[in-house]
Amino acid sequence: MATPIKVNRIGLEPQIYKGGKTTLCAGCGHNAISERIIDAFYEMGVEPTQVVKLSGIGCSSKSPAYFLGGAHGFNAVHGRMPSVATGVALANRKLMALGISGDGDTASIGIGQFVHLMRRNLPLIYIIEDNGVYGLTKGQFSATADLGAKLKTGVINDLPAIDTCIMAIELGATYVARSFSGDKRQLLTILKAAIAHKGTAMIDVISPCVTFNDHEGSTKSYQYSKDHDEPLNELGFVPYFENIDLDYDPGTTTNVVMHDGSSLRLRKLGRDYDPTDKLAALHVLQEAHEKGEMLTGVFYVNPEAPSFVDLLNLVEEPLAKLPESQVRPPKKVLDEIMETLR
Ligand SMILES: Cc1ncc(C[n+]2csc(CCOP(=O)(O)OP(=O)(O)O)c2C)c(N)n1
Ligand code: SF4
Ligand SMILES: [Mg+2]
Repeated sequence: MATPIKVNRIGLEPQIYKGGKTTLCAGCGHNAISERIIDAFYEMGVEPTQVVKLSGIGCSSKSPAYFLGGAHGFNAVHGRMPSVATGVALANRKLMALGISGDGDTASIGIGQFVHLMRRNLPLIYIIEDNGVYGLTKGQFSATADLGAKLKTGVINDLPAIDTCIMAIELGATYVARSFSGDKRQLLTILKAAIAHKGTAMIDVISPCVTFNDHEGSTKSYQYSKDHDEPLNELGFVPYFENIDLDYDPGTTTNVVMHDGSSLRLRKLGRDYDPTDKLAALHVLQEAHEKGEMLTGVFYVNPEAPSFVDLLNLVEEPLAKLPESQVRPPKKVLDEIMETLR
């Protein structure tokens, strides 16, 4: 008897979630992130044609070509993906928007766009593939490079790092997490919960650049990340369609019910931590910097906050599909508006 073909809850095979063959360096952290994205979208049963992948410029921004081959895609200008993503998400609210950026793309040239994206709580998953350098242009420091980090050439970074998670929390993103490309389980769980979230999910993934930033003295290398990774919480995720009623102890585990009814379980690891407390999130992140820890996990989640789509009171039907008769005001209305401007 032939082996039955493996399919997900919407009847699609894993193959459908893949993309083209990667052209990134073998061992690049970005490739591992692409694999987790493939797993997460397959396991959550998201139809790839209902997804739009957006990116800027960089090795990281090339990676949307290597997953979800059937999705829509737009490769924007360096650091300018957020404005394109905003237009796309508003023009068609039915599509799931997935933005892939680099630390240079986000925190250096794109910082202005990033800031305004985070304060809008647009429904979007925004992933920073963070290697602390401009990989595509041969390894110069980016704005997320840690103070005192060393390049292969011996150059020392003498500027403090921008922490994109701290910025995102302060500015208004409603799901903020950090992970490591080498931690398959944690990254997959963080991605699945991000798919269940309805506002901006900002995920900074430490993703070593094996060619330019994986040596001794780098604070974004595989070895350094393995040695300094400090998980804030142990994560579990129960999607709404699995309907499993797992017991958990509220003394040790916080249960956050996501917008679609899925559950994100955050089990304490030593310290007391409430992931819905913004100030606590900022505090643990600052503390981690002082201790030199690479803190990972879900720092902040607010499933209740209105998204930008709610704030704008958009109609259910995607704007892009409305007929002209509904988007163009009749002459009489335009005349009335003009009258008020006299
Ligand atoms: C407007 C503009 N300025 C500069 C560049 C050159 N450039 C291309 S990619 C890049 C940095 C990429 O770094 P990052 O976003 O961290 O991605 P990585 O390659 O490290 O994944 C730069 C400066 C460009 N393409 N466009
Ligand atoms: S140069 Fe660095 S970031 Fe770019 S593909 Fe190679 S390892 Fe990845
Ligand atoms: Mg980079």
